[in-house]
Amino acid sequence: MATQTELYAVPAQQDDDAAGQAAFDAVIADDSRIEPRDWMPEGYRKTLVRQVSQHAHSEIIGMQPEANWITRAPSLKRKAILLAKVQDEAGHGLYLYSAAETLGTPREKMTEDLIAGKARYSSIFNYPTRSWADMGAIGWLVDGAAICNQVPLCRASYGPYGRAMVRICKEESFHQRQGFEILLELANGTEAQKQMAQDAINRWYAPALMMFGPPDDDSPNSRQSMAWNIKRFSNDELRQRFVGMIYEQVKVLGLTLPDDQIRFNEETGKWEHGPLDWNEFKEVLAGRGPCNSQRLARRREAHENGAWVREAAAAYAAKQARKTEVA
Ligand code: FAQ
Repeated sequence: MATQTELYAVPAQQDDDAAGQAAFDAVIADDSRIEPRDWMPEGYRKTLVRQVSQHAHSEIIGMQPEANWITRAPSLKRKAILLAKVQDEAGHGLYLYSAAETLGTPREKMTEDLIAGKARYSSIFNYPTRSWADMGAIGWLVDGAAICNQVPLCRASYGPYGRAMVRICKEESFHQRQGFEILLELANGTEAQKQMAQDAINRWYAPALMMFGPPDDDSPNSRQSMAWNIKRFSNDELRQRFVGMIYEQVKVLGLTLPDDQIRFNEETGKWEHGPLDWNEFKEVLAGRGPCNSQRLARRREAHENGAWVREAAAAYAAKQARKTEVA
């Protein structure tokens, strides 16, 4: 039976292959797609493995803050919806690990890097979920920011990534609406419920804006990723677009955003927002956010507890392969 490494072995290629480079450049210039067996520059491959695996890790670690509320959801209906949403995130992780594997990096390696604390995942998932209203704020703001960032990625030049993003965005769009609906119901409830919704928005607003990454002049990867048609817009462009969206949507909730500097600049045609604490962002990225150690410890524990499932699956696959050989 082929091992995972053999299955995803990438074709041998030289980085100085002039014909390969010319073919690659033509595909990018034509805004077409690169597929797994095509020649690609090593930097392109590395950038994709980095971004796609970080994205996959984010989906998997991102299950934890919401899983925290599955047993405490206020009704059976809310519990069923939340459970389905958290399962969707697991599915997104799987699509993305599969897309990353087509670039030649086995999933075991990506998982090892994550549990060893060597890999990044989105800063947002290092914040605690303190109340039920946080399920609404995550759906509306976090999934909302994720959609804003990910819709352009459906056109990413790497085929398996772009195709995975199409399905993910459809599901994220449902997630965003269920989050908005949770907040709407709380906002129309008692004074205490309305306050709970406002408090959740106040805590998740700035971390959600930071999901888009550092400001453009401090984003080392953006320029090359945009030249390769992986990213289509810069971090600030997407952040500004998102601010414009939620500025209007929060009015429907009858709540406010904790930022009195949001405005549409007629001259630049762009939305502006108040300053963000980029030191806090750096601290979270350095592993010193409110929940970093808890999230990694839980992930490690889940991985260890799942060892028997992986062993059983491998034994079953080997048995099936032997049966096929005999037949
Ligand atoms: N958190 O040069 P740039 C979701 C790192 S999924 C942590 O600008 P780039 C669904 C960056 O990796 C959310 N690290 O980098 C859900 C780089 O470090 P490196 C995840 C961050 O790649 C909802 C360094 O900073 N979405 O929410 C962050 O061009 C609810 C310099 O940055 C994606 O991954 C951050 N926020 O742009 C699940 C989308 N920002 O690798 C459950 C795909 C930056 O050089 C519940 N990814 N860094 O060591 C992207 O679009 C890009 O990778 C960016 C960063 C925009 C995140």
